[in-house]
Amino acid sequence: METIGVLMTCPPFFPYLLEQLEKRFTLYKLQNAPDKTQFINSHKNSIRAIVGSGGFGADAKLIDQLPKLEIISSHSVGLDKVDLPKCKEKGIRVTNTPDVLTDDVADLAIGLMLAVLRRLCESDRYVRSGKWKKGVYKLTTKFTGKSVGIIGLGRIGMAIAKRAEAFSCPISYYSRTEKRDVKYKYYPSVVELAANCQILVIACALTEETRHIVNREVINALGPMGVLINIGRGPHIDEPEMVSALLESRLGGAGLDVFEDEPNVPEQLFRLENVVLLPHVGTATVETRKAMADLVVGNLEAHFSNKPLLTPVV
Ligand code: 8YV
Repeated sequence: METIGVLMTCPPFFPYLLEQLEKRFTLYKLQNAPDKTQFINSHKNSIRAIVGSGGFGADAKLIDQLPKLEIISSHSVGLDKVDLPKCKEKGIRVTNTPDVLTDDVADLAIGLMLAVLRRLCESDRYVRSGKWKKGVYKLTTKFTGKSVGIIGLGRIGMAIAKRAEAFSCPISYYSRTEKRDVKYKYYPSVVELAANCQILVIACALTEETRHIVNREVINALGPMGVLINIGRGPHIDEPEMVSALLESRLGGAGLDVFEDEPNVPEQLFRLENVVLLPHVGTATVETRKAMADLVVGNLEAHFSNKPLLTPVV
């Protein structure tokens, strides 16, 4: 029987995912194709599914080029690179990988808070450079008890809140509507949240409404003692405004796992000791990426065997 054609729009960066897909499907790796347009034209009538990731989804143009497309299974929780309205219009199903990655991303948010406030990366470099032989490292800033403001109190935001509570951090949040079933202080605007916390964390989905949700006004409200943490998407922040604020000491520090133009990172940040820069590794543990891959494959298997999807979005 002819196997089902699956187009992989993300780089083949995870061997386990590749292995599991290639066992079951005919896999077309778009990122390996020297001529992507010609590649799509050659295989478009064989492709019934797409596997994407946080950074590589399926835009309207690609979706319209695939007449047999039935489902998009994303190796991510974020779907900002998938044209969901187009999928709804064409009856294409969409799945993602929520829950299995929540702990890793929340853990990393706490790790970034500690790393920035206690200068963990800078003090590591201090030892490695031999400077410790000439004197002790300077005093840093306590994390326990600092007020944490969370933009977006979904699964990841809630997991961050619970972790921060264990550090005796007062928690507040912004979301479009106040959540009745939570005990944290709600602020109806991000500016008010920023003005009333010491650590501001971005944990919401990227949409047209949340693009640049952290702008100059929010950054100034967070202020010169404030720390900005981003484990969401780079475009949540007006990046040039953040860079200026850090260079002008209008912002106290930043812990960033995502950037507007990955893998390109503003080089003015490289010399700042109050900034920690990570290469979008929020979900990048062996255990979590395996669990995500199993969901990607499980959703495809469910679709093609007419069983209920495991994590449907559309
Ligand atoms: C990874 C992510 O970047 O879950 C997301 O939205 O951004 C991360 O999981 C990537 O998508 C893993 O393939």
